[in-house]
Amino acid sequence: MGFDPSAYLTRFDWGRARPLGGGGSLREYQVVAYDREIEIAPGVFFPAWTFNGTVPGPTLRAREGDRLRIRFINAGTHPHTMHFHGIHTAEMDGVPGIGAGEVAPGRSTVYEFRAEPFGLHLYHCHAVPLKRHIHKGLYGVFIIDPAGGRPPARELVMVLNAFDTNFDGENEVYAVNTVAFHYMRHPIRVRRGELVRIYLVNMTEFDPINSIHIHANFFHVYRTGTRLRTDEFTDTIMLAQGERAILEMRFPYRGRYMFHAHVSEFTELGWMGFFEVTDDDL
Ligand SMILES: [Cu+2]
Repeated sequence: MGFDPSAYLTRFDWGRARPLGGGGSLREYQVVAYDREIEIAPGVFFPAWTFNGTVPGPTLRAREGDRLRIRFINAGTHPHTMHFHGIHTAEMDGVPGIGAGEVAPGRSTVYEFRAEPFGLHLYHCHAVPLKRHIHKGLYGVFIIDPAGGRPPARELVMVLNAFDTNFDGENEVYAVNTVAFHYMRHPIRVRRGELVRIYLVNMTEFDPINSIHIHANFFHVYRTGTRLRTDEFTDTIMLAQGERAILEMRFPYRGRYMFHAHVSEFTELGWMGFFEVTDDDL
């Protein structure tokens, strides 16, 4: 079964939850690193290193204050780690030489920490050489909901990523959620007037910045998602490597609206798509 970017948009892994005394939950996740060839454009394959078989890996989600326990198994051919953005102890930071350090092929470890602060974060392998381990596909989105939640919305996860298919240290293929031009062929369907919330994470390696522009509309920006009030109302934002933002918007009119990087070169190499705004039930 191949990776489906349309399904990825709304797929959240809340772990196996069990209530803790005093409120909150213990959430247990399992993540396995292994090598897998993935299709990044029709007929174009990339020898990826994956978390749970996909690039990006699963979107791990929790609520502020939950206790998280992530069992990480390295079934790949190189040493890997899981390094989470968030607040935690040095031992749980998933970097070489501290705590479990690099996890050798065939070995496993458990990362455990509290979910804080609320916001939009990421996780990625931190083995060396770092840019190679990230660029090969070992990254994913890590969402911590505020204790009181966010208003109901159609929620979509969008990861800006790119692939160096000939290993020359530059990207040849750009995408949202891995597959070039996927949302041109399969527009993202939203309902007219509903609140749309985009969890936008830039995981592009080699290029220092990426950006998103959404046509014929404006959105509210919550940088890193760590505050509940909007930082900005705009139609284009730029993100450095590892930077992320939550975007909220409503589409007032039906029709097909383009979104793309306002780095035109990326657009032409795969980083563009459409929203399809409809009055139909979705
Ligand atoms: Cu790695």
